[in-house]
Amino acid sequence: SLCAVMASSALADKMPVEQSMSTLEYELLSRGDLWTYKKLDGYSEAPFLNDLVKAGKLPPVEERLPAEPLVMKTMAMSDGIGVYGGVFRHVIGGRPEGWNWLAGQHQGWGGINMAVQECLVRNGPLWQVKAEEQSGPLPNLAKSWEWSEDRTELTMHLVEGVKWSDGDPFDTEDIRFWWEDNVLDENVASRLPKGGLGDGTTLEVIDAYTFKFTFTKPQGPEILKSLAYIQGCPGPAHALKAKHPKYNKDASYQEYRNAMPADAVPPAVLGAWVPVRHKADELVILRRNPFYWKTDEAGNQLPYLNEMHFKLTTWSDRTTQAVAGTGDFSNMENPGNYVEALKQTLSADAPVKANFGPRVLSWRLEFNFSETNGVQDEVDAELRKFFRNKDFRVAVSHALDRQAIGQSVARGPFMYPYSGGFSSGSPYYDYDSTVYYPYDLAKANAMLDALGLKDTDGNGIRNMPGTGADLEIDMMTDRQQVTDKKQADAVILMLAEAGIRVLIRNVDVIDTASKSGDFNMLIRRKEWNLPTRETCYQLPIANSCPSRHLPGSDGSRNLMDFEVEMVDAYNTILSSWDAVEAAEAAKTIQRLWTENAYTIGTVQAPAALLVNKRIKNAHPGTPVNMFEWAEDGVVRERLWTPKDQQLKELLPGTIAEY
Ligand code: BQZ
Repeated sequence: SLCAVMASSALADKMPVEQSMSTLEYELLSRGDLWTYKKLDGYSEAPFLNDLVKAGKLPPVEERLPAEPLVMKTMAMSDGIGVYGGVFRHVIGGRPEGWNWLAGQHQGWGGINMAVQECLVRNGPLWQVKAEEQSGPLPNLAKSWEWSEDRTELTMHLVEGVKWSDGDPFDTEDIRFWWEDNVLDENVASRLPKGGLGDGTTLEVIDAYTFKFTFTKPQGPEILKSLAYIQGCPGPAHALKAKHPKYNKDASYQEYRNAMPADAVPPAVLGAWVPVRHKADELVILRRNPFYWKTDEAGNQLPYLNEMHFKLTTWSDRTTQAVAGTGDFSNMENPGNYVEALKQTLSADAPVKANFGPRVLSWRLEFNFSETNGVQDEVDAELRKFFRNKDFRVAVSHALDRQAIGQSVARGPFMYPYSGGFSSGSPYYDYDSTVYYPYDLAKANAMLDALGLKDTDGNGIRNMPGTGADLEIDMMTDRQQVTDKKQADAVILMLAEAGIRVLIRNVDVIDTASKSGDFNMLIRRKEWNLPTRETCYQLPIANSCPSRHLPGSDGSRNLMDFEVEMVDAYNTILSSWDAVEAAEAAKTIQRLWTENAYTIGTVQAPAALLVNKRIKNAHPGTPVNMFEWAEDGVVRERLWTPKDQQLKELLPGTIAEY
């Protein structure tokens, strides 16, 4: 696969963007081939759990499982049914904010959020499904659903008898709490944005396992994809209600958000592993959830692996440790490491396997389009006027030499020009709908001149016609992201050539720092591969997003026409029952986005998935990021390690104690 990457580089100088790179050949399945829900003749469990049952510390496995558990099919497993035991070692750059994901807290990313959260539906493993069956998500906590004739009502059925990791039943009270007291509560920063399922949508509980959404207009299968990770994941109502201001008059919303602090382990979760130790800046240890509600076809309760670690270091250390064999997994996404990492993984005795996929990682500049929010003085106000002017954005795009930006990150073939919108590796990307404004400094300068931006005081920086101020723009940059910083440095030099001065403003976690819209420009990696995935980072689908176009204090904002058209096209994707129509709508977004230089794409890169060779069932076709990140796509509950290769557990024989 290194050769494929190298070969495609010859084209890179000539073409702005290219079709997806082909990856490994493997058989695509029908959705029903991945998993089903059914009662099996008998069940088995990890031997140490059986000891706990005998000691009277746990109910028998049949009683812990739902009547009809989710059953993972053998035909979808690349190495087949597994054996119990062992450890899976993750390394991450994030730090858990806390366990209250309902209130918007993250757990440190890199697969730890996804280890504890389970969601109504699931997108990650869709890569294993035939293209013609990819519309709509896969079932998960919701095992099935039906639409009313006019498609304004959607009834969903939960798996019956699922339990939280502390044994408390999971049912529609958890769904009601998620919806009413988090998604609908304006004071809670829910991951599903207010209005994210359409304005006026209601949820009604029918019985303990059935609930119904009612929409104000007909909807379609794609809207359901927004109920997968990270937006449709219920939290433990039984643990959280007492800390929510609606149920506890003494509690504040700030207290609610911190209701499950990172140190308060174990939280009650539905995920396959439960956090049982957190040592700040060092390690989180998770142990298997004895109440996990999934099995394999032989009736073995999942997961196979007993313990999971998240070492808390840096994102680039994740790759270093995976290559060295001291970590088990990495989405290799720092192209500066690629050559060295690949060299090492190619040797026969390397501990890790690398699978390269298409270009799904993309970086971009974002301008703030708000006329009011974050505007501190008349200079900001004038800047925003230019940001909202298409010619200004196109001029900036022409001022960027993307080949050089790419080479500043990593020599060689890895980085590729990117003009915005979907990454070229996304199933929704369309080459013909992509407009590219290539490097042309003379044109950039002429366009800026024509906008009245001239260097009137002879200091080499253009002046703005209104305030007369230098055309000086602050650019928020994440200080932990090496790749972003290198690009930022290149952008500064290039925009200086066009008479624009850029000042770096370093922050720690850019997604958090930029949330309130307090910036004029930023640079970050923010790929868009699936229309419904965290759309709030991309389009103004709700008043609370995106951070680059927030309303002012009066609650209003002035969307540009093409933004409104993109939101319309997005709504078509949500409501359509015709895959061709949905694909056309995605093309419309791609065209409007790139033609208008909505964001200024810089470069895109392929990513490689590194998994330790000890780990079985890590299907070689697993993409780093297609419908979701690989931690979801690889289906960790079905990973296993042969007995003789299992690593020693740090907390053998134990489970979370409440
Ligand atoms: C993958 C991912 C799994 C978030 C995060 C992180 C946050 C963003 C994004 C990626 C990390 C890894 O990405 O970089 O490879 O493991 O976690 O969740 O960058 O800052 O806010 O959207 O997913």
